[in-house]
Amino acid sequence: MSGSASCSKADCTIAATGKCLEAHPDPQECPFFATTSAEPEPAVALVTPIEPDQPDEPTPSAGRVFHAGMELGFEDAISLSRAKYVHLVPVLGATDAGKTCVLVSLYLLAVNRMLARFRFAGSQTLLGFEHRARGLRKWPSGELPDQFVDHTILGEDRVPSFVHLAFDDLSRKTHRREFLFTDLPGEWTTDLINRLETAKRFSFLARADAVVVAIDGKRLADPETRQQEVMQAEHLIQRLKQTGMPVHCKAILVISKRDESEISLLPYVESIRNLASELGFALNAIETAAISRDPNRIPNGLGIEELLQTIVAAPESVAQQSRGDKSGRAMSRFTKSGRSK
Ligand SMILES: Nc1nc2c(ncn2[C@@H]2O[C@H](COP(=O)(O)OP(=O)(O)OP(=O)(O)O)[C@@H](O)[C@H]2O)c(=O)[nH]1
Ligand SMILES: [Mg+2]
Repeated sequence: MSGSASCSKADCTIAATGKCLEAHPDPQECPFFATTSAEPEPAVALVTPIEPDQPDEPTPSAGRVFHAGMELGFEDAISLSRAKYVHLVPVLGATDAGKTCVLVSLYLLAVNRMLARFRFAGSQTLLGFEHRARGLRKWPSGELPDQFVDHTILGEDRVPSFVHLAFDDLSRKTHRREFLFTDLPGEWTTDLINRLETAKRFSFLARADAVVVAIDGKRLADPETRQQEVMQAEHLIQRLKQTGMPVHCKAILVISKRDESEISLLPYVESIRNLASELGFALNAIETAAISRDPNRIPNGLGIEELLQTIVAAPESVAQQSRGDKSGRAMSRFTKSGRSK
């Protein structure tokens, strides 16, 4: 068994990604890097160099704990959200809608420091993200395979599991924000639409801050499949209302795969928005390209930071945004260096 690697540099994810934040080709040359002996270690701590007298809030030199988990179970998620405020965000949508890719894109933007407002501050499910991202290691350059990530399969198929991300919100001084997202198989959503009796699986909706409904942008762009996509999203929103999604909970429609379409698809979701509004939800629609096949035209990660901003925004500003974003304007754009264009 080989020894484990650790780094005391804040934000460095070398333990999970193998990339040195200080850009040393050989991490051994980095002054923050250390390897430990091959002693077996508890599975939870990949990196544990917290300075004893460092404050809890981030400072440029503070290390932090990296957990090795794949996913958090329902009970873990509940206990985490008891200990601190956590944004609980179910991500729903049919198979292939792009749910997992949105989460992986958020993770990759975060660890590559390509978010303008949020700085990655750790995850209790790092291995889960790395496992999901392994098909995308060529991103953002190189030819992408047809299928970027595996179809989501749950270990225990009747209870949800969660992936965790923590960020420092740079718009608020030393403000840590924690998120728990579900990454559910698409069948959960189609079952919910078709069989009301499956609604009990979704009891966690009552605690959600926002619900993301992912709609396949490629199918929405195609006149042959468009109506089916719209109807499915409308049925889902009706079902969410029946299932007890509180009206104060934000409904966020993510239109995925923007890079597969020549034009904005926002005009095609007007009826979904109107239905949501009749049901009392202020629905915000965001076009995303989690991973773009044409990064020169549509940047990788389009709309992903806007999604995070919408989740944390006050409900009134989401409603305003929802009314104001009908023009189909492009969302947040990021270059590889992480600067807004
Ligand atoms: N062009 C393009 N294709 C995407 C994008 N996001 C996802 N895809 C494609 O859609 C496929 C399915 O994406 P997933 O994120 O796995 O979909 P999912 O909703 O998690 O699917 P299930 O886990 O089966 O429910 C990927 O393998 C890609 O081929 C995107 O931003 N652009
Ligand atoms: Mg998936």
